[in-house]
Amino acid sequence: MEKELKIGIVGCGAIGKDHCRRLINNIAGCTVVAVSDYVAEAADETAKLYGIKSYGNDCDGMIKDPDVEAVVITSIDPTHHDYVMKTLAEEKWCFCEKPLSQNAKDCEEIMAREQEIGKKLVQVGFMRRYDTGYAEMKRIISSGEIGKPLLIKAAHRNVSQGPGFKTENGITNVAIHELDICRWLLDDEYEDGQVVKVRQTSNTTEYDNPQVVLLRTKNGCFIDVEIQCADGYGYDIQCEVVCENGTVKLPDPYAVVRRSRPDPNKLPGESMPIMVDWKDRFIDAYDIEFNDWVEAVHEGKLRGPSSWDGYVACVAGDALNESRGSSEFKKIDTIEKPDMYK
Ligand code: ISE
Repeated sequence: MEKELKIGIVGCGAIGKDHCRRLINNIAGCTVVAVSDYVAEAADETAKLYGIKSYGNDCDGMIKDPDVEAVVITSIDPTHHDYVMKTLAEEKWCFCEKPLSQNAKDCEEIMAREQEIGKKLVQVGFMRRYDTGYAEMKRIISSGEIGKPLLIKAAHRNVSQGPGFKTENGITNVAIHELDICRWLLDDEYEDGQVVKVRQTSNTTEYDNPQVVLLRTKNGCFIDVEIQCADGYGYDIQCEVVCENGTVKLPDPYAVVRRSRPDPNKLPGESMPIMVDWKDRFIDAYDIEFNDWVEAVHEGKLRGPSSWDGYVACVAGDALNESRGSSEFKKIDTIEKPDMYK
């Protein structure tokens, strides 16, 4: 039996706790040896559940611990860049939840450091690439069976967001998934993009909701993504790619449709469940993603979404946030792709 990869987790909030459970219970070839969180009690609580070491709020100390071979970063978004750089300072494997950073410049710093080390050490948590629905869509599109892709119509709807959530986070924290998955589905890059403010819901007054993201690709595809962060009903992810001779559409997570005698006080005659918690929607994809990451680390060569992919999503995100209120498409210009990521 291969030696187990020893992981330390920075961030024991919602997804951090869930990844800890997953890495310990579901993923072969690894174990979590330590956890930390800027709220010390959150780390202590998670550590106690699994009988592992808590570093409390000493996240830097945990990253440096010689027993920790790989660091999983699931802390709040604005801290990602800093913890990735600290992990790279130790030349350790790093799995960083999306977004890689808050802006493209910070991602460039991460890529520069990886190149200095001479090895890809960072994988970004774009788990949708591991979802069987998206993977099948990609297979069909790239087979060319239904012609070349023309359009993507997508929606990313959340029930709510945490305190302090801002309009820009609708892009950096939420739409960032589409910014990755659309270029991956199309095997294409973005030319330009803009955010449009449309009629607003009364579900929140704290940030723009909905926002519509428009993107044009180098090959001329047109993408529109509806972003809602307070949709009043559930977690709903939609994606349809229109090709020349057909379309491909992301399946709903539950296929079961219930039909029964309608009851005016309870259920209508036909219904299907709607998810509410985003952590459940891609639950299988997270498992596949971590299995693949741990296997790749054992093989000594990462193959999942790289710092480059994290960077491109942030370049697009920066352009979109910059476009807000201007009614103009902003160019999405990246630096030249370094050889390491080709
Ligand atoms: C969360 O961080 C995610 O990654 C979810 O997929 C997204 O839908 C949610 O809006 C984010 O806050």
